Amino acid sequence: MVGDSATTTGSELKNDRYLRALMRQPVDVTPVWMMRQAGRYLPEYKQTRALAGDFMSLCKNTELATEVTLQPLRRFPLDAAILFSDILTIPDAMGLGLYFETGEGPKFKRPILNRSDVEQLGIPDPEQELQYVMNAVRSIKKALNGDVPLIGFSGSPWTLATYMVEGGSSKAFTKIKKMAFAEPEALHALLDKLADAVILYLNAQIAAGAQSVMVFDTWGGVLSPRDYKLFSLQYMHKIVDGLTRENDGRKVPVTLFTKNAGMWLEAIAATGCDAVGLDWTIDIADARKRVGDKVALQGNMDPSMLYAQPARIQQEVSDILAGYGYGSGHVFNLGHGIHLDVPPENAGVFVEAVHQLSKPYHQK
Ligand code: 1CP
Repeated sequence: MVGDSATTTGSELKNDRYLRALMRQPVDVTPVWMMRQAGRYLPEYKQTRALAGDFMSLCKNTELATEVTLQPLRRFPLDAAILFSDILTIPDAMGLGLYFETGEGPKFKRPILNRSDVEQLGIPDPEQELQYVMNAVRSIKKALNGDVPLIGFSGSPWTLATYMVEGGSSKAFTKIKKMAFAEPEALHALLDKLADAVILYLNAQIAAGAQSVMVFDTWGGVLSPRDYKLFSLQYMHKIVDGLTRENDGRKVPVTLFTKNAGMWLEAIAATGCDAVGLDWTIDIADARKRVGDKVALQGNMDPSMLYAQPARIQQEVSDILAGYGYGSGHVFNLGHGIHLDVPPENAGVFVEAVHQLSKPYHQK
């Protein structure tokens, strides 16, 4: 689909419906990809990860990171590829000492405890400390050969800060909230530094070939409405303002995703982003009524629906498509990452259903 207004002089894409939907331009069917589409639910991923040894070695190996990015695309007719990496590359490059404990998720050897820790943090140079990420972008882009667009990504400053201050994953976020409310200047200094780091990082991914970027704010939804704006959204807004929005003759759309942020859609859409990612706790019909004239929407099937029988998955896809309704501006996705124990065939049923069942919504 090389279309009219989306393509000017840029490198030609064989399938650009993901980019077109983000710009709310006409498409033939609704594009679809899956959050965390490369990962442990795929046996071939587990094999490649074993070859690499551990997760960060996989991210740092250009050839193997390219291989795992492409694996889901070989199985399913997905409309976009996403860089295989992690949001925690930035804090790792800042010197916090990222490691993964089996079954326990990410951890930092040197978490951020106070203002003086924040002041000592440097902003990583994307073509130095994070060059392995840029090398992966360049290699994946080449391997894709224009089949589908490549999505680059980063964590939001708030979400990155939760891991950096808590020292790893958290459920109650007491350490970062203590900093937010008892030592707010320290946290704002950290968030501002992270926003600068994310801008450099995403712009370097765009320069290396990413055709769209997404900011994952997995933990913004644990804040009150006022604190969300102050500690999370404000810094995502700064990122949107600092990003390269056109490259290689084509718009580079930006998607912001905050989990559990259905209440704040208008504020997110007002940042100037091109698309807002939705989790499954909001009705997409309601979301479109509220912000669909300003931004595209990405989402929003409950990832646990992929445990269901094919007919139930197809029904859910059909209901979400009907909820969004006619016309472009919808990128189908899961409302959060795919679970590691879903049968890969069910992901195939999901992707196929989006393409088949969305046709009537795009007839001229
Ligand atoms: O064992 C393994 O193989 C590691 C599991 C794994 C994978 C496959 C981690 C560790 N990260 C990733 C890749 C990854 N992470 C991708 C690219 C894969 C793709 O989509 O194809 C992306 C986009 C991420 C982003 C990410 N990492 C987020 C934001 C999105 C989200 O899911 O909310 C977050 C919060 C992380 C942190 C992280 N990294 C890894 C884990 C297990 C976690 C979550 C820890 C937690 O729950 O706090």
